[in-house]
Formats: sequence, structure tokens, C-alpha cells
Amino acid sequence: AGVEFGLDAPYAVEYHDRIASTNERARELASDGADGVAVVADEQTGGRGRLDREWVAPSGGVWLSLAVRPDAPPARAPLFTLAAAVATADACREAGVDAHIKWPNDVLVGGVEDVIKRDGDAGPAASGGRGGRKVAGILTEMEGEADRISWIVPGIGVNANIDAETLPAGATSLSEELGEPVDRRRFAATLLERFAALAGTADRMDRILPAWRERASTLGRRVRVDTPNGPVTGTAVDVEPPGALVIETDEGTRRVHAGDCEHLRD
Ligand code: BTX
Repeated sequence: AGVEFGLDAPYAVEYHDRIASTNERARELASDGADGVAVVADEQTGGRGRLDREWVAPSGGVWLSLAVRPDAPPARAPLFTLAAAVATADACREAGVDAHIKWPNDVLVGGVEDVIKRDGDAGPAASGGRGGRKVAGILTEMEGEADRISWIVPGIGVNANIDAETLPAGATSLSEELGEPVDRRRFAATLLERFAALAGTADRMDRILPAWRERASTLGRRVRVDTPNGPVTGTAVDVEPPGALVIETDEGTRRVHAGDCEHLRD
């Protein structure tokens, strides 16, 4: 299938014209023991965001999920999401779109969103004047034992060659930004190479946070993160291993974990 998609990548590639969700398929493969397979689709009929939200995924996107079984403790799982965001932002930049990362896992173009809602959804607020336009999102799923990740599936959705009118408010696509379609094979190959370079082996993983910091629009800005213990407002100053956002507030330094943002509902 990798040959069909014509991808020269550091992973085996399974390509689908249409599938319910590449994450679902990659989870199946990973729990059956696959390590190092990228599932890529042109169209998803049941694309998912976090918290069971819908991910709109018409034909023309790069809908991609990796099935990997890294030799790493579960505490390192958030680093895979950060690496996926870096790889995605870099592939966008190589395609000519100046993308940046909004903590924890949105890839945006233009503007800077400064309110991170409790569920981590940039949502319609991102369509306002100051808000960035969401070009990609990441959903990481994993299964782990106490000391080791069994499998992890970073799922990356990039609005590549899609008419922005078919996307939700606040979203954009690479073709919309560029005024012409991108080469999706090349885009996916760049993304996978970057991901492998950062997260392919355990000894490389200490490069992820510095790379993430360089591409993050969240740092240095006023933010409000809604957490289960109420909102935390202040200036985002850093990200700490494996992925906590450090915020200077009037009451001192606070650390907010991506999980606080991702796994809770209002
Ligand atoms: P999220 O929960 O952060 O974002 C979902 C929210 O983003 C939705 O509630 C909606 O507001 C908005 N949205 C929906 N579709 C799009 C879109 N195409 N572009 C921009 N904004 C949108 C982010 O979840 C994680 C998304 C991962 C998607 C990939 S695609 C490959 C893999 N397979 C799969 O089913 N999911 C992942």
C-alpha cells in the first residue's frame, strides 16, 4: 500500500481512499503488534477529535495516524503529541505556510489565540480577529502498562487541499492559504521524516521540547487555561517535560497539564 501512495517514508504506509478513521485503523494495527505503520487516508467518514468531538475530514486532506510501540514509559506519551505538532508545523512551513503551535496540540496559521478553553478547543473563538486559523489538529491515543507504553497512535489531521467553506468556522487549509494545492505525498513524507527524527528513538526525544518551544505561539503570551480547579490566568513562560505549560500568575508559578485540558468536560 505504501507503493500505491508513492511515499518514501521511514514508516510502512497503508493508504486508503476512504476510511472511517485512520486512528481507529492504526489502533487495530498497533494492538495487533504493528510497530512503525502510517495509515493515511484521502477522506474520513468518521474522523474524530478529542473528547469524541467530530473532525471534519473530506477528500483532499492528509489524515494520518501512526501505529508505534515505543520503548518508553507512559509519562513520556505527551512528548509524542508535541513531536507530532512540531513535525506538522514544519511540514506546513516547508509547503510555504507559516504555521505555529498552540499548546497543547493545535497547529494554527496567523493570529494568536490567547484563551485556551477548559476542553482545549480553540473552537469558534478562533475565528475572531485575533484568533489563528486552525490548519491541523492532533489526537493521540495510547494503551500502556505501569512502566511501559504498549502502543501509541499519534493521529494528525491536516487540512491540505480543501475548500475552506467546507470546514468549520475558524479553520483554514493549506490550499486556501497558498492559493494552490500542495503536493500531499511530499507533505506527508516531510511530516513523517520530521516525526521519526524527533520521536523515532528514545535517545532523540530530548530534542522534542526545544523544537516545540521554538514553534510555539503560546509562550510569552497572556493565557487563560480553564482547569478542573478553575481558570489559571497569567503569562505562559515555558513548557516542562513531558508537556506541562508553566504560567506565571499573580499568585506565583502554576503548572497546567495537557491532560487537565484534554480529558475533562464542562
Ligand atoms: P480537537 O478536539 O482539538 O478539535 C476538534 C474541533 O475542531 C471541533 O470541535 C471543531 O470545532 C474543529 N474542527 C473540526 N474539524 C476541523 C477541521 N478539519 N479543521 C479545523 N478545525 C476542525 C483535534 O481535535 C484533533 C483532530 C485529529 C484528527 C485526526 S485526522 C487523522 C486521525 N483520525 C481521526 O479520526 N482523528 C485524527
